[in-house]
Amino acid sequence: MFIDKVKIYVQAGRGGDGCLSFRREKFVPFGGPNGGNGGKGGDIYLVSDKDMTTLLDFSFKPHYTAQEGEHGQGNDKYGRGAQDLYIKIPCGTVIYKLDGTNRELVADLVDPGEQVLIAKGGRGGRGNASFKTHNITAPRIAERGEPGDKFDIELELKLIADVGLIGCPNAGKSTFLSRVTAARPKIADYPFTTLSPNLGVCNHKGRSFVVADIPGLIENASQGKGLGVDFLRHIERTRMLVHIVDAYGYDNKPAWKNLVLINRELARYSKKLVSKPMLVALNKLDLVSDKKERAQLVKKLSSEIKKKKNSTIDKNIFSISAVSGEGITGLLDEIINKLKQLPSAVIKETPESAGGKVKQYLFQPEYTIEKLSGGHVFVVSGKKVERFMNMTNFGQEQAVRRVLNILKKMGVDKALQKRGIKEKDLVRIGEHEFEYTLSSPLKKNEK
Ligand SMILES: Nc1nc2c(ncn2[C@@H]2O[C@H](COP(=O)(O)OP(=O)(O)OP(=O)(O)O)[C@@H](O)[C@H]2O)c(=O)[nH]1
Ligand SMILES: [Mg+2]
Repeated sequence: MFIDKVKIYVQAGRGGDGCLSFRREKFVPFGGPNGGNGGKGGDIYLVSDKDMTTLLDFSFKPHYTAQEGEHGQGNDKYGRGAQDLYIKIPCGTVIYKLDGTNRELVADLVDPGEQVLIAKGGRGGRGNASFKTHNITAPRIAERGEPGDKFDIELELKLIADVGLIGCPNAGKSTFLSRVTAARPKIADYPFTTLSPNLGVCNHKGRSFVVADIPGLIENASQGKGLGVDFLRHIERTRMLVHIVDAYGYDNKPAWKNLVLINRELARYSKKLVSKPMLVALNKLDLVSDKKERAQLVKKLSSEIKKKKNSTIDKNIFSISAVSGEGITGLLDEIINKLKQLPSAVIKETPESAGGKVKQYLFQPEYTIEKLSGGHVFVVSGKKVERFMNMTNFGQEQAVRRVLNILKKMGVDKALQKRGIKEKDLVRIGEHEFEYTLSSPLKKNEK
């Protein structure tokens, strides 16, 4: 089965907790703190692999979690950092990060072995040895490890080929592919034989190029009819198109009409697609033995192409038979010739080309406060405050005091009072909830 779009969940590893420990040895007074730091949580990378051709595996396994960092230990032993997780994806996969309804393009991995850091592992928590200062010689405080990044991502495969074959169903696209490459796609005398894209490598006169055959297109394909536009994305990155036209027409329409219809669908789908160089091949000519009839068919197609100004369609029509092999050499010669003139680099997706929004770096306040439940619940959100909370071990008195101090220094306390917080109101930061008391502000809620 060919799967070209999936949603997966990635969760990088949490950092290991710092350790709270003191040196205790016979005859060594004032041993001092010796709790080591926790190790870093594993990162998650996506790596393009040339042997993968579909995203099918991801529909069976949609969750990926990297390992947690090791906890720190006494005796100043640091926790070991966790191994990073590398997830293989096919070349040509575009990666989007999903955030609510937002979809942000992160990367487009085209060449084999390219990699991108998608989710960062959390930092290890500091052990109590790190908290020793001149004044506090016996700190009873150790941080918890920082949680790793976690979110959904979407993977979208856009095949990478030099030449895309398009045309109505039953036109002979798969037959052509099997003629010029070693690929053996299904071929049959009914429409929609091909249900997913096929790739093949063509070697011709010492040159080689990749050909992609996609399911047939029909009128209103751009509106989702037939197999629709789902597969057009696979020819978006081809360097040129070959339009295969059945000399006998399709759906009771003559060859020229089908040519016009399909080109219109391409234009409706994307401007980029119609602006690609296109060769037109009139197929199944082994069935048309009458020279006059052949000439007429070609003439009609030519006149339709010439009607369109500024079109990227080659004026020269190629008469071929994918079954007998007639005219194929001439067509391949011209494909090589065209490809030579076209840039060889694969067209990569960027946020701009994807029409997505460009990332803007705006000044953002360190935290925001939102009032809920008729003004009795105050939600403080912000990366920094949430991180401090997540890394605090609330079983340690000193740690609680420290985080409250940090919040105070950041001005959270004052900001809450400004927003009208009252005694016994609730304050929520990340996953933690506090009851607010004026005498000892932000006291942890015992639940
Ligand atoms: N006589 C003759 N028959 C052909 C030629 N090319 C293809 N055919 C036949 O046309 C039918 C359709 O061919 P396919 O290659 O499956 O067509 P397709 O364009 O891939 O069709 P879909 O996958 O359905 O879009 C098959 O029965 C082929 O044998 C040709 O040059 N001459
Ligand atoms: Mg086919």
